[in-house]
Amino acid sequence: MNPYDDPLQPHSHDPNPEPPSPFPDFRLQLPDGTEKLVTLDNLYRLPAKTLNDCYIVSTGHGTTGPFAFSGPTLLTVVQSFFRQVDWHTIEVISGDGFGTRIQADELWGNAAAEPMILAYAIDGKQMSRHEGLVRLIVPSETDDALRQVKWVERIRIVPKQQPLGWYNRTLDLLRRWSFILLVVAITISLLSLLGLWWFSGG
Ligand SMILES: Nc1nc2c(c(=O)[nH]1)N[C@H]1C(S)=C(S)[C@@H](COP(=O)(O)O)O[C@H]1N2
Ligand SMILES: [Mo]
Repeated sequence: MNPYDDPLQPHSHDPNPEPPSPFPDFRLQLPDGTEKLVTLDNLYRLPAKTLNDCYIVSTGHGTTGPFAFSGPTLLTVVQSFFRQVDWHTIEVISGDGFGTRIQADELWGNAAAEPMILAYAIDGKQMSRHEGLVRLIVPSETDDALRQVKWVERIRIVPKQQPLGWYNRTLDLLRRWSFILLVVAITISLLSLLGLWWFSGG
């Protein structure tokens, strides 16, 4: 794939000013590929966190803020739809093809650090779609705004291992069972030789 087509490898710092669609709902993709629709209502029902004094630092075109962003933590959202804890990477991707990759220990890690949130409010008011609703806020990122993803469209919990197709699955099974298959084959051959010898009146 051309690296410039990969939303997780942003090649430009120029922010997109226009929302890609009017709808703030997004999809959460679980490791097995199934998807859950996450609505604003789902987010309102979760405990909200407010992050004060957030700045959007835009390289080359100024800094805006301070803003207070509110919404549930990213970890809360993921956990409310997916109970397992053995994932280690998630990808947050916007409708305009912008995104960031997050490691689990960034969410679990440091209890003292401000958590990442999925913001639906700014300065105590409902955030407009134009302002980025729903927007990922990453407080630890202070030098650039490449992780402050506006218009979240998809959150993907990356499977630990890419699922194999049937061909590779069969090869994989054969590889795992090859020793046992070999032992069984040798045993059968020896038994048939023994049988032959027996019946030939040996
Ligand atoms: N979906 C999306 N999010 C994005 C961007 C973008 O182009 N699309 N640009 C990033 C960059 S480079 C900057 S500087 C900030 C700009 O945020 P603002 O439009 O709220 O000032 O959004 C960040 N998040
Ligand atoms: Mo930027």
